[in-house]
Amino acid sequence: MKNKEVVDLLNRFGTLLEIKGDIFFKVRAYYKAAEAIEALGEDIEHVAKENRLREIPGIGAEIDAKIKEFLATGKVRAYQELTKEVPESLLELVEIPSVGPKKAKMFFDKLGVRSREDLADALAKGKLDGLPGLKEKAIQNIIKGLKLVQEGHERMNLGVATATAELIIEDLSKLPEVKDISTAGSLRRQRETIRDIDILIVSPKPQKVMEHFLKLPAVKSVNAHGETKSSILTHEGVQVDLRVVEPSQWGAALLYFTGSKNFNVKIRQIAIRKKMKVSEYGVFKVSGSRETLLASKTETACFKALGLPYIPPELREDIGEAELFPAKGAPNIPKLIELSDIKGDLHVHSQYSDGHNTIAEMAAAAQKRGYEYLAISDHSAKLKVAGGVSPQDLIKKKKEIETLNAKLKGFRVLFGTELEIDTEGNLDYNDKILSEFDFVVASVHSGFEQSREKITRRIINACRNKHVHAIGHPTGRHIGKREGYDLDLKEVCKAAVDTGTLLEINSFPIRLDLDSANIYFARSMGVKFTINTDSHHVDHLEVMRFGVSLARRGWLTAGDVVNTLSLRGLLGSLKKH
Ligand code: DGT
Ligand code: CA
Ligand code: ZN
Repeated sequence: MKNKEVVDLLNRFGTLLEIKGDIFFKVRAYYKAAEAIEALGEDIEHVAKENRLREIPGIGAEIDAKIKEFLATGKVRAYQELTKEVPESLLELVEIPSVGPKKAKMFFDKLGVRSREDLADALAKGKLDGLPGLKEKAIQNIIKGLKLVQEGHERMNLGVATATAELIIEDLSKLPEVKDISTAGSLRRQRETIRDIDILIVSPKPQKVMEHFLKLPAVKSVNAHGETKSSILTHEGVQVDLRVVEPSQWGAALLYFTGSKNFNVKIRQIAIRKKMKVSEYGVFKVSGSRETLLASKTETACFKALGLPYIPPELREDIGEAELFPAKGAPNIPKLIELSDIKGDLHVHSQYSDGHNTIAEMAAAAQKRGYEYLAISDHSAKLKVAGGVSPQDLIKKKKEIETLNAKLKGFRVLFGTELEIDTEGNLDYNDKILSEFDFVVASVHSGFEQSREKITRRIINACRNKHVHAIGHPTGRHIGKREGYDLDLKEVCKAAVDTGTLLEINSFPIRLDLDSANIYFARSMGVKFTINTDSHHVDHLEVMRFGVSLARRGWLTAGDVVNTLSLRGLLGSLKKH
């Protein structure tokens, strides 16, 4: 399927035209076409073959021809011509938050900057100072944005890492020589961002496993190749490290290579106090120069030998360290929430706003996952770019939901909205309209540059509305793209607890917001949560797993999360005082 490549091409085309300064409607045509193909549920090559490209909204004769040329030859001549005028490397600049096509063009024209590296160099030499219309604050923002993008290239989000790892694990699992296989490292701990993927295998024949690993279709190049340890790069530039261990050492190796490094340090300190030693080979009793193996086969046995309960990988971080390693006695580890506890999703989009699927399709997919309910929380009227729903259309949407609910058995679609909190802190629909919804999640999508006080006030104001049940993606961050807005989370938590407003854990892989450290903090303030996917497509419902992982990393139990309740329990709990 070449859909993604075509989408990329059209987006790049549009951006280069925009940098060049081409007319707005031409530029937009490319973006629109890219968006339409992104939402296309069919193989683009198939559509092109049947000459149906122009049936896709937003694709006219010109773009139709370019897509066909690309599919046939892998190139587009007009694009190559364009890159002679506007170097392709300028696309790297536009990825930086607060650098748009206009600034990219200015840096290119005035300073000869062609890449991110050039820009970093120009910044270091103070060459941006005094450029027309560029204030000191703007330069600071560019520096911040550049740092974020550089880090983003070093660490991928949990969704990308999971997809890559699962492909490889699926392939390797087919080998009869592979007796056991697991992720390790930050991926096993389900950290929000991951530098490289660690995989651990039990096998009596490491050589066979290694040979197979290095020849996987995902492999682009080999960094290191040893008998029991190898490291590769995938075509997407992801590093994957594989280790093969003996069955008797599985638990000790898993414990060691899961980390985190700081967690390992803590474990070693505990061992030393007990006259023991922990290594990737086992837990040993040490007396003089003699070492006796106490445990190595399973992680549980290793923890037990150290006098510890089993500590789930998600907790092996600095978050909650005081609870994990109390001054006296063993830690009290709560029964963490699990994916199977989730009974519904309260923040998904449908075609009423910017979602790909109909309400009925979303509901069917949710029911298939075993859910009891699904709130269709489309954008509210003011968020026009995302197809915000007008008050007139709300009437139609509500009717459609009622009709659907009359047909569904053991499942209920809830009438929801993702309500805009505008730049002044006002809410998009009036109280009368708001009272009609089953579920209201209020979010900030604008005014990110505002002061801490102002943004905090906007969100607290939303908490105070009795129709607002939750605050969506509370910090507004986009991993690798944009830091969250400046927010006083403590004040927001206080207001949330005071007013009985939930904070959302948004599971969408580029958001993962609240993150696990913030979840842990909010929990300590007494906040209750909802874990949602923010799905814009039936397939996105799947990302619930990441939100649950984050909740686990924040030490949450099912009792902390409302969408573990049955439909009745949920509806009861949503009443605000
Ligand atoms: P990442 O890859 O930056 O997202 O984070 P990790 O935690 O996966 O780090 P990584 O890949 O360097 O190492 C994987 C695990 O292996 C790490 O969590 C702990 C263990 N480990 C690796 N190297 C060392 C080391 O030199 N000392 C100790 N104590 N543990 C190590
Ligand atoms: Ca790693
Ligand atoms: Zn949103």
